[in-house]
Amino acid sequence: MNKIRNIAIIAHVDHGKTTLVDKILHHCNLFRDNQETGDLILDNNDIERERGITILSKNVSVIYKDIKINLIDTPGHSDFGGEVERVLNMADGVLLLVDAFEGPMPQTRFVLQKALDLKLKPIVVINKVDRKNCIPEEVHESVFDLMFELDAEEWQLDFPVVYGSAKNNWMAFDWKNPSNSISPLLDVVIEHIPEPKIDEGSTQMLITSLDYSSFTGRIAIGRLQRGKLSSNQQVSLVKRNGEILKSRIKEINTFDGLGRKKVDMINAGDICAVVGLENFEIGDTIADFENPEALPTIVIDEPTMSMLFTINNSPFFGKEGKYVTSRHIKERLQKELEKNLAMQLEEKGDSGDKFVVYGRGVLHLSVLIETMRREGFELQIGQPQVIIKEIDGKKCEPIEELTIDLPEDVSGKAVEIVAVRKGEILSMEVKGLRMICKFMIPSRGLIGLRNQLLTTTAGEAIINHRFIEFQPYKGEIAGRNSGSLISMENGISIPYSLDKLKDRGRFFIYHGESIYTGQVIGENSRGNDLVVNVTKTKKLSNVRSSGTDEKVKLAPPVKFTLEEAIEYIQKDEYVEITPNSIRLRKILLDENDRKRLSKQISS
Ligand SMILES: Nc1nc2c(ncn2[C@@H]2O[C@H](COP(=O)(O)OP(=O)(O)OP(=O)(O)O)[C@@H](O)[C@H]2O)c(=O)[nH]1
Ligand SMILES: [Mg+2]
Repeated sequence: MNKIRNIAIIAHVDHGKTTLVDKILHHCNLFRDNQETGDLILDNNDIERERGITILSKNVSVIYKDIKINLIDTPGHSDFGGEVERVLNMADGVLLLVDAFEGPMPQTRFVLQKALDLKLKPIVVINKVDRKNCIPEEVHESVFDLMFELDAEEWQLDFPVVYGSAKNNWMAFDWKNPSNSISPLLDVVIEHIPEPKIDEGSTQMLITSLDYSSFTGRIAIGRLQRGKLSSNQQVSLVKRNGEILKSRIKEINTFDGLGRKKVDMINAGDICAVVGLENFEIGDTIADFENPEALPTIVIDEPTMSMLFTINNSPFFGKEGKYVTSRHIKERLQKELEKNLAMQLEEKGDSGDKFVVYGRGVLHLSVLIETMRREGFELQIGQPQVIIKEIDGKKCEPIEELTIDLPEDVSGKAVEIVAVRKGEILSMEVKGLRMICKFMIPSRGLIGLRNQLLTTTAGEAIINHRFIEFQPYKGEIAGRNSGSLISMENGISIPYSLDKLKDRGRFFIYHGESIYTGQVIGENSRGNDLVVNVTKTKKLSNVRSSGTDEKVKLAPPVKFTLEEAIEYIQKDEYVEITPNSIRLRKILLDENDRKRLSKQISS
């Protein structure tokens, strides 16, 4: 048996890729009946599970009708677009999933464009036809229009279409006639996706992904383009810059279901994991030992955003984390660079404890921060900054396309909010009771926008954005129009004093929380910062009063998620992150220091 199909599953975020891969694995009987597997077995790291999104692409394989199908599940969120682009290098065809209700969305366009450019054969899967009021035929038509617009070639426009519901475990050619399995889709894959085309020549494999095992170290993943690879083979590693390193492979693994299988040798066309190769990076070519020839390397996305990472120097440092020093943080960030291709790192100043980390968006970097936090790190993060570049002597900034899907009756308010952030409206389209609004907006304007829109629309807005290009700077965008409530004292917050200050704004802390001088404990309803003391107990008097502290009724505090906190802070604030806490603080904890600095700046 050596017939193979290599396909990647691509789509906009949440259109059902991982659910479909799950069902394919189940269909091909990868699990014994008594095996407890649960849903979305592929989204296997904690952060993926909690957020319900795919962050890292994953390779799996199944055998269907004696043919090995290598499947690559990809992330749909636009911050991880670079990852998708990269792994498409392993595929000969794609399953383009489109939600039968939503139709093509911004990331559908992006990933489809990449697949078409790489000359991959598309199969269109109109998913979620079980959704009420879905419009599968219209969606089919708009996918065709989209392909046409993206300059698909004749043979790509001639794509097969399958309809179905990944969730309900079926695919069919007529959405009104559900089948009882997903095998119609697998039949289409076998029939329409070409077998890998194999060139003549010596060994060549482009390293497109990387994995890590604590037993064997770093593992290189890619598709063998030419020749053979076997365990213990001597190879040349051609680096991105053309440098050639001689090396030896320890072991070859192929993908086998959800896991990997050790094999002696693989042939061109298959996807494999190479164990025991040293000093490689994504984009390098594994080539013949004697006559190495490199494959074209991988283009890497430019970063659009940066954040300052620094050690935790708050009065509470070291209470919860295991790793708190600048050396720990630096080593961890350097390790991340090896696999996180879209990330860049720069040391700032010469104190040795400040690092500027560049990435593709707030989510891209906050996933790293969340991971570090779970590993036991403590650190502080500064306000996200977009990357400003000079192009032809002009100051330019990243511009994104923003799509907001929301109930029609609140769309006016949303448009206003976006306009204040320099968003220009491209189109507004009514879809049932909802409105789909498209804008072009500076990336700067997106920071904190989600939070504001969700509040305005009572959680109804669905927000998507995607980087388009650098354009001339669009002018100042006013920041948050409320100041911070800042703690005057170190101590414990007291219900009595929180209650007394409740008209000042909203608090981010519970009563009984330990706080420190300079910590941002709430939002002032006015524009200025205000230093308040919430550690004061009620003056004791001889007369017993009836209103004791415990009776005070306080509104629950606002608790930010990591991203919300990062998007919320001002220039002169940090988010302090430890394994158990997220706190906001002034960079300068002392009020007099802050006053002195602002005087210096204004003079
Ligand atoms: N109604 C309905 N819901 C579905 C269907 N397929 C998937 N879903 C749901 O859609 C949500 C997203 O599914 P995922 O499979 O995680 O989507 P994804 O495309 O992998 O998402 P990302 O990896 O984050 O891009 C989940 O809540 C699924 O249960 C379907 O056919 N019908
Ligand atoms: Mg997924």
